[in-house]
Amino acid sequence: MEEQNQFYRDTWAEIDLDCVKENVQQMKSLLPQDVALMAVVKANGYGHGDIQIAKAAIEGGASYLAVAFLDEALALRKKGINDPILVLGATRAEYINIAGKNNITLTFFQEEWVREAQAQLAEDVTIKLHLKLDTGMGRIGVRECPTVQSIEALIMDDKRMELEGVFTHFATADSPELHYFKLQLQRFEELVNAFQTRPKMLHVSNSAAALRNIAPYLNGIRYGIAMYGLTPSPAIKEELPFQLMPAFSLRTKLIHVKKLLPGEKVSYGATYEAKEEEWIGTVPIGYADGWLRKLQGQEVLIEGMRVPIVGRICMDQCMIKLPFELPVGTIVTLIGVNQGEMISIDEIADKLETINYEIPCMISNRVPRVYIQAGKQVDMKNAILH
Ligand code: PMH
Repeated sequence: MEEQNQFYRDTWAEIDLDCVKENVQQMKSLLPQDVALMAVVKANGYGHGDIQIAKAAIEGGASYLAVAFLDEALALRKKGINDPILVLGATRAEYINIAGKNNITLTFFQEEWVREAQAQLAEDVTIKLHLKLDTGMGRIGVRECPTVQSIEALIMDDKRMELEGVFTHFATADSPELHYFKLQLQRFEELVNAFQTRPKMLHVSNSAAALRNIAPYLNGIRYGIAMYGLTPSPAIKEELPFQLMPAFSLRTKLIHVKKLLPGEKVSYGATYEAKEEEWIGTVPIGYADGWLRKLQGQEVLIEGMRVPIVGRICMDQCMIKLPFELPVGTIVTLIGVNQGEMISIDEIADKLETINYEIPCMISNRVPRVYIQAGKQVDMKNAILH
């Protein structure tokens, strides 16, 4: 496991790698043997840590990794990952040699891109490619059968290029209403039928489609949010075939505790006023950590009790109302389980009127990530002392 950097602040995110492994194993066990599970670790593993999540996913049975940008794929290669990696987003054709030399698979979706990539590609470099089809997401992808055919013809003539895969992405796989989803599937079939030779790897399903088993698995699935133990949408929570294990917790510690007298105020704008004698605790996390000002009023856990954030959230600190005096150093859980109580990522997403995907992504790099395996912290240098 990678050495983590030493840190000195009393706020950290805890990532349970056994949960990630379990979420992958469970999904993998539902797939036919020859269907690849591609672990989507873009955006620093949805904020959890790319290399650690990649390794846990591979241990759980993933055989391909997926990221958004070439930079993310190269970062994984630098950290020693040798497994196949697909870049899901666009890469400029002029970078094709960098991708090829690092054995990174690129997504493409324009005929002009192929011509330019062919002009740039060195004679002794080979590249694996996946063609993205736009079947209704309206983001990137080829939309017409004739384009599929001309692209196939262009690549067939070039020994340096392997058209390994073809894929599309669903816009509504996490919705109870499946009409649009079915249209996308149908369009995918039409576009795939335009190929003269069927590419080796067809993949369409994200977590929602795979968990609900509403699309053919084909040769692989792209497994993102569920790997982190989060449901693709609250609407399909009841349909999940196994229990997802959330991997991400967010914790801090009381750094100051004081008693306020009635009428005394808290934080910027002096908007919070003590009604009676109140114990107020200060914790070292704020909006620069991604703990947004809109989370004012959100509850946190301390000693298994739910207590509210009071007053405005500052850049690096915020205040919570304590039920009674508690010692400096007491752990405060912002996300996760504490003495049987839980604050889920879904609860925070709800409070922020957004989706769970956004929450771990928004916890900034300033918050160190520590990794847990078999209930123990992987790197004891930063012992977190429960
Ligand atoms: N495949 C592609 C092309 C994606 O963009 C994503 C997620 C996934 C697979 C994994 O989806 P899942 O996490 O629902 O399993 N992409 C994004 C996105 O662009 N915004 O939110 C999730």
